[in-house]
Amino acid sequence: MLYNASMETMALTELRKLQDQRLKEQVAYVYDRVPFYRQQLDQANINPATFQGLKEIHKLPFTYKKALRDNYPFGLFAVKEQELMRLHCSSGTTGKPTVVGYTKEDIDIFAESVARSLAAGGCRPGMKLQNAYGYGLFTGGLGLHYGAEKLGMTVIPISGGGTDRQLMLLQDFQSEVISCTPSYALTLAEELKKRDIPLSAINLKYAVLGAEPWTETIRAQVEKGLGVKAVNIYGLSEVMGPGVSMEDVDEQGTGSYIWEDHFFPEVVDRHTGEPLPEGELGVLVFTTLTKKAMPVLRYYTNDITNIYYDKSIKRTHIKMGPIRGRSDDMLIIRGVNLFHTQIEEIINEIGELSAYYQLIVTRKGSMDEVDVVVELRDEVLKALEISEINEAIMEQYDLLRNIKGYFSKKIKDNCGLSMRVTLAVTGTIPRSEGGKVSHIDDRRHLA
Ligand code: ADP
Ligand code: K
Repeated sequence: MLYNASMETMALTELRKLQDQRLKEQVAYVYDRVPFYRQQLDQANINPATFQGLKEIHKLPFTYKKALRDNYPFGLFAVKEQELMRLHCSSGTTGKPTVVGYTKEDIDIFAESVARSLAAGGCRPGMKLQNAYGYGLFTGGLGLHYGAEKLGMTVIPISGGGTDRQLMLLQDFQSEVISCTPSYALTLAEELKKRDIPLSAINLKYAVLGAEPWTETIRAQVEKGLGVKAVNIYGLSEVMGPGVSMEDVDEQGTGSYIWEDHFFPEVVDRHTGEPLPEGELGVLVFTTLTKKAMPVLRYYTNDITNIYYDKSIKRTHIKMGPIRGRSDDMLIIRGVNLFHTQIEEIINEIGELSAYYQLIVTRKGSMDEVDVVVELRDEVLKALEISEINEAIMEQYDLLRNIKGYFSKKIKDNCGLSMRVTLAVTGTIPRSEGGKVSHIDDRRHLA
């Protein structure tokens, strides 16, 4: 089903004209209203009055996540605070989070993009959507919520987690669609099996999955375990939220449509920044074409993928392949974005901890787990007269238990993720032998 057929099937020549006009307007709009962009454009010698639109988009400077942090909280907004209808933050950010804002018009376009996405994913008016994305500052929960309502679905705003309740409502409400991270969908599938709940006891037909990378193997497991068709939804808060692109349920595995009347995509070389030809892998970059509160010009997502036109299909819009990885060191743990520096900031605040730490990421079943190993400072070890740390020693010293408890709680509070903390003695973490020692040991691909 096409939610907005005239837009979704618009002839490419028409779509280009529309994008071109919108781009010129968006550039002039931010030049007038956002000092950051005015400065960027001045430096690049771009004058909105003579800017040639799409032909010259490659001349616009990239906008990096750093710009959002540097302009915290509202410095990139193009409207007065009173005109904002909603504020969201990106998940898993300590210190200065990245804040995004929406006017009423932005929220409408957000909801329409999600409505288009859900319709492409198999959803229909009247179907029940169990929305197991997290509600709150994260764009996933409310983003899906408003889009589903716009499409005419019945939304069950259950939010993330609470597996007992998820399974109960799947049975009692007979929800037809579930939206969540792919890893949580796998957990639900495993739990159904463990509890001997037959697929005939639930009524799921579709699973709308996103917020983290996933593969065809995971798709097959979710489809079998939940008795659904599983489809990909992609997005990021800086550009809007979920629903920037979406896979059509009848075209599974061929990529996700980008709603390019609102979000203009490019893929650029990760080393040179040069635009790449259709189909080649590089970093995905988005320019918003219609945003009012927080437009972004050439936002550098760090997501590695490719974009291409797929001629044999229902819509004219371009598709993107699956996300192959990130060009920065952001980890995505259970859908939550995490930089190791967030943990480092907490460690720096705890006087007893040294600068040596490592995050070990593993996958147990379908769940990502993080172990944080951190060395205590020498002085602390000397003061306590210990040369090793084991359970008995942890038991013996209140100080150690307090540090561990405090550190764990801070991680949970600041990153929104529970991690296992291990306190260690000097020398536990591998030292650099010239090269860079990674703070991250991601073992998930071994699982
Ligand atoms: P949050 O997810 O906490 O709102 P963001 O919106 O910043 O934070 O997260 C966006 C990032 O999540 C993307 O840049 C991408 O790395 C990842 N992501 C989102 N959806 C998908 C998807 N379907 N496949 C792979 N990665 C995804
Ligand atoms: K994410």
